[in-house]
Amino acid sequence: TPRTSLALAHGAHRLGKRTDPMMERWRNYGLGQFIHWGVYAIPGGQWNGASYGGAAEWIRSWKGMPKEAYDNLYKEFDPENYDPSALAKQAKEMGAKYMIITTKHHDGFCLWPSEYTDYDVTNTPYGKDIIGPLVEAYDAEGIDVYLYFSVMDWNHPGYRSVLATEEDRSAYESFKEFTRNQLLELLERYPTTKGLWFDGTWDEAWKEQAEFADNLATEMRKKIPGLIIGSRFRPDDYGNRHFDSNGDLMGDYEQGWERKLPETYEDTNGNDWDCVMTIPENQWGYHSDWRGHVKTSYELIEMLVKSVSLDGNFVLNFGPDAKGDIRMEEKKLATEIGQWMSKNKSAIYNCGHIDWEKQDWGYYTQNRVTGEVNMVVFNKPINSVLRIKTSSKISLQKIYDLNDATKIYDPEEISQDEYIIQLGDEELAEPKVIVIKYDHSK
Ligand code: FHN
Repeated sequence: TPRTSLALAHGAHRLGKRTDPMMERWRNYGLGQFIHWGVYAIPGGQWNGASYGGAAEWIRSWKGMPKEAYDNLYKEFDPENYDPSALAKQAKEMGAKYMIITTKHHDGFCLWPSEYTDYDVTNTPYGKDIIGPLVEAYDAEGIDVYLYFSVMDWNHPGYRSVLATEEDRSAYESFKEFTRNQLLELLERYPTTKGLWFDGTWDEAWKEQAEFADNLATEMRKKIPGLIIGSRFRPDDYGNRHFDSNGDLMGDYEQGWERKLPETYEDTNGNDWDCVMTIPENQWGYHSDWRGHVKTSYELIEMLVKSVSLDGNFVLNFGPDAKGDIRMEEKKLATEIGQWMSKNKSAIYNCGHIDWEKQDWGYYTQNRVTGEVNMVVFNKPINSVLRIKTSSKISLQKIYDLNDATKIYDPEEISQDEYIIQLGDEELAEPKVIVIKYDHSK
């Protein structure tokens, strides 16, 4: 469909992907870690003997919990077991190349000492900065840090979801100034930050702030050149989000894939994107009572591989509890994913999409540097045959097991650009990577 071309002052400022080294680095992460942590970890989805069915970090909006009780939780925030270097080591073992931490979620509570509000860690029994030591610990492990920031803020007196009156407008001006101050403060305090992951930008009031948000993005990028900001931050002149009124992506990558994945490459519009995923159903912050399906490591690994095969990053969420501990279920999954990653990471890092027809056995990923193709096999068919159909004429050089280079597969050409290899009686003990080396000439 042809693009419309409205003249927009605050629409997309670039067509197509960013190609600078910082964005190349982002593109090649493959796997990331999300951490949702705040005072909501204290009730952990429970209040007065009742369990909240919604997402734990939203418990303040539940009629089962008085707002006043929630707003006083910070007086109990004292995560005595918080150990940022242990968290960073665990993330490293899992294979995460970047992490995103909630500096401030919708409730407005700040995990860093903010000059602009009293509702922060300084006024808790813990009393110390959470973010600084975390950034340091992850930096030390070579894991890039991104800051999650909710624009929506249930604590700030000037915050409005709709600007209905003059009074609302003037209150909102103070909120905008506060938001700007906090963002610049974060970037000054944590200058190794690689990007910001925005949230809570869907309100009508924010959708009117195209100019303000655009200027603020420019200001933030002055503080940290190359700063990566996804499509959830700024609205365009007409209040459109993610994609501007001409259908062009605003921001450095698409941030619309929350708890879901694209099915095909076409679904991604050829843009950079990330998928943020919860381990249980819809729980980000710590909830003591996980209901419903809890994903297994193979399900999560499949989502990771599928993301990479469609040129996206996969970001898995963790919700530390009130003491700062990671629950057993999450630890176990991090370990299992890490075990698979330690053997098969070359099919993830620096890899992306190749336009070969997808087959039922799994997903292809292609190394962006070497051009080698990985077949990540999740399903072995009853006939043991894996089909490979390329998109153009190639000459296959070698097909072998990533974890046992002596295991070579002999391709049989069954028609033009179409081959089969035989798995024989090999059992699939876990998702398996088969590497294809090829030349373009035939
Ligand atoms: O409302 C939040 C939710 O609590 C969580 O932070 C997720 C993470 O992507 N974002 C929002 C919903 O889009």
